[in-house]
Amino acid sequence: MSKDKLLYLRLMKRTILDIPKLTWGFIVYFVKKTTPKSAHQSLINLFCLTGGLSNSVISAVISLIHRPYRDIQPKGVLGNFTENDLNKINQKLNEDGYYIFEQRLSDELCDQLLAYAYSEPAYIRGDRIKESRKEVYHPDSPLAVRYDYEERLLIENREVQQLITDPSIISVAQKYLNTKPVLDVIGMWWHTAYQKEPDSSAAQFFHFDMDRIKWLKFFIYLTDVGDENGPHAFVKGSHKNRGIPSHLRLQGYARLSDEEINLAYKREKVIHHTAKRGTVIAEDTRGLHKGQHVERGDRLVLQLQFSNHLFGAYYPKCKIHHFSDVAIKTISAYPRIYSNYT
Ligand SMILES: O=C(O)CCC(=O)C(=O)O
Ligand SMILES: [Fe+2]
Repeated sequence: MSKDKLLYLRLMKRTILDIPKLTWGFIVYFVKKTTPKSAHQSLINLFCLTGGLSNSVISAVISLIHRPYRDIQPKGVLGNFTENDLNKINQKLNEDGYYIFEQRLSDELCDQLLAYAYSEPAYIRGDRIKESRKEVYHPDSPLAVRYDYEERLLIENREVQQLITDPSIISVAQKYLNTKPVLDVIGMWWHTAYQKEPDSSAAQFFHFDMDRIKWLKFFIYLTDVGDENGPHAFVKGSHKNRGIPSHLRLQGYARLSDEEINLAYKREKVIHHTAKRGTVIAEDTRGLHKGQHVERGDRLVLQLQFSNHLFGAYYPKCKIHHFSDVAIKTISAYPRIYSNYT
């Protein structure tokens, strides 16, 4: 019997209990609104075993329970879409696992967010950072490979509130998730040329995410991203059921080397998203991805994630305290989308 098959059988034996654990986890979630850690681990194990079929089955059930909002006009920063446009974008997302929008964010919006990033202290992060603390990012003298802005503060920012309530963004997420989406990650970070080698805690090795059942991430570039500035990389099609070969999946939630990826996929499948600032990329990061190591300069990304359910990984909660006039109507009209923050 091959080594892979043996590993698979061993995993299958271990995962027999994951179905009841996951079911129990949903019952606990329903009562307490938090996911037991072991149930989240079962979600990951079942993903590794089934190649994603387990996520698809649960997602189909969620789609039946929370039907999509019907009155959102898909017009906003990504473009003024028709239903036909949305269907085409969704088709590309399903096929490739990512979509790069033609329309970019305005210079004004990028400048405002950039000004915030240059003035607000952010948590420095990296394999070499033993104790994280907040520092203002100075491009000439980076102190770490990564600077993370606090979600609790980002969410009060006017431009961020504009983006999280933007109908074109919400519509794309809702179409892909085929349910009322829930916004559950708002992040912004620099990757810098602080060190010569890729950093594992800055997500610079290939991996899949598995914090939720199904989700869509929007990567918003706020600086020009060329080959040397650490473009986001994605393996085209790897988000599909069994899109990750079993010998990679069976390693679990692991960081994978470029060699492993190059052996498993044709060269043209590994896409590096180089793009001008203001570019928005929607991506299903269930597929294999990473932030390429920065060789020169830096890269500032704002990220929004919409999921089909909050079941999954634990994140400390934060609430919106001040609603800008641009956001308040949308936030009260679509409560499920903002339920993680209200
Ligand atoms: O910084 C990047 O491009 C990768 C980040 C990442 O892995 C993620 O957001 O899930
Ligand atoms: Fe990731």
